[in-house]
Parts: sequence; C-alpha cells; structure tokens
Amino acid sequence: MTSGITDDEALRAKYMHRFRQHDTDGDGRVTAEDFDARAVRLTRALRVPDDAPRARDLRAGARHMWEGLVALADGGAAGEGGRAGEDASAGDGTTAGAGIIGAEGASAAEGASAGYGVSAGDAGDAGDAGPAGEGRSAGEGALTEAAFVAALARARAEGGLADLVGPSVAAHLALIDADGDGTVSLGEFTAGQVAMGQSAADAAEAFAAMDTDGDGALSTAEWHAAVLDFYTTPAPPTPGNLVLGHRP
Ligand SMILES: [Ca+2]
Ligand SMILES: [Ca+2]
Repeated sequence: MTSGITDDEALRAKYMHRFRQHDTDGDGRVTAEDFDARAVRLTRALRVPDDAPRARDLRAGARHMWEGLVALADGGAAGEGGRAGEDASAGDGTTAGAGIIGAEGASAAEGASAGYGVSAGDAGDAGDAGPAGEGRSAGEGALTEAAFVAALARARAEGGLADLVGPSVAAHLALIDADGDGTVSLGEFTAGQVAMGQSAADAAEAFAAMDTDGDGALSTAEWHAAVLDFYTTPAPPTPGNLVLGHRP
C-alpha cells in the first residue's frame, strides 16, 4: 500500500456513491423497494404510465440488479447460501454475508415514501409491502453499504457487471428514447437525467463524453460502456462518473 487514494479505494468511493443514490429513503440500507422507487421515480417524471411495457421493463431491470446484488452479497465464496433474512446458516461468519439484514430487522415503516422527491401518491408501487417480512418472496432483506459495496466489487472481480446492469441499462435507454428511434438524443438524455436529479449542464457534459463515436446520439452500446466504465475505472473523470453523477 502506498499513501494516497488507491484504485480500490477510488472504486469503493464510486460504489458508495451508488449506494447513497439507491438508498432512497436514507435509512442506511438498500432494499428491493429502494430499487423499485428509483424506477418509479423516473417513469413518473417522464409521465410514462406505471403499467406501460417500458415502465415494467425498467422495474424488471432494477429488480434484476437488486437480486443479482443480493446473490453476490449472499453467496460467499461458494456461490450459494441462504437468502437474506434466513438465519438457518447463521454463525458461519462469512464476511460477505455480514452486512445482509434480514427482513425482520428492517423497519419498513420508517420513511416509506419520504426521500425520493415524488408526490405522496407514489406509495402504491413501492411502499405497500406492509410490515417488514410479510410475504415478500423476491429480494427480501436489505443490504448495508458494506454489503452493497462488497457485492459490486465481487461482480467486478468475477466479470459479472455486464449481466448485472445490462437489463437496467437497456430498459433505461428504451424508456427515455421518447421518439423511439433506438438512440438517445441530447434532449431525451437531459430529460431523463434531470428527472433523476442532475442539472442540465451536467447532463450535457455527460452526453458529450458518452457519445464516443460523435454522431450526436447515444446508442445502447455507448451507454452500456459508460456504465461499465463507472464500475471498473478508478480514475476520474470518466463518462461513467458523469452519467451517474459522481464528482469526487
Ligand atoms: Ca431517440
Ligand atoms: Ca453515439
């Protein structure tokens, strides 16, 4: 180790940035509901109906990433293990599992719709799960920051990032592609980024960096490359930093 910021530390800072973005209610743990909430925030900001295929695809992409992260955090070295919230194998002391909080440990009631800037009516999709631990079959439990960061690091180490983020990236692009031409214009991009809290100026900077072939539009491949760049490139500035709003 040398002094200063190592590559690992720089990547950890990026993953922690993502954790804070995903922890929509700010309670220090990320849940399936947090992932749903981000998807719902974007679709509603863009006035896409909740039951539209594009909205469903975005939620499915978010769920895919959530379940992948849980599996990565939960699996330990063997790649298998009890689901978050099951205590059957408690006591084996795997570090990867230490940050997973069982559903019964999360007080779901607190701040149900408070942190993500959507009107009170949003409780329908994300906030109606009821008391923690009640009949949730998919993605139950929660990830602490440490578990979330460890899961992303493991995905990177194992080459699993593309699969983890792929469906979400594709659905995100399809959602904001308002004119349906298969690419994202600057106007389409800016609308989506502003909906997620970025400034228009930041969006323009990100767009320019992401449009690597310079044709004035973002393809799925360009977007996907930028997101992978975010999770794998320690040094700023990068297109991935810009699109995901990380400015160390
Ligand atoms: Ca378009
Ligand atoms: Ca392009």
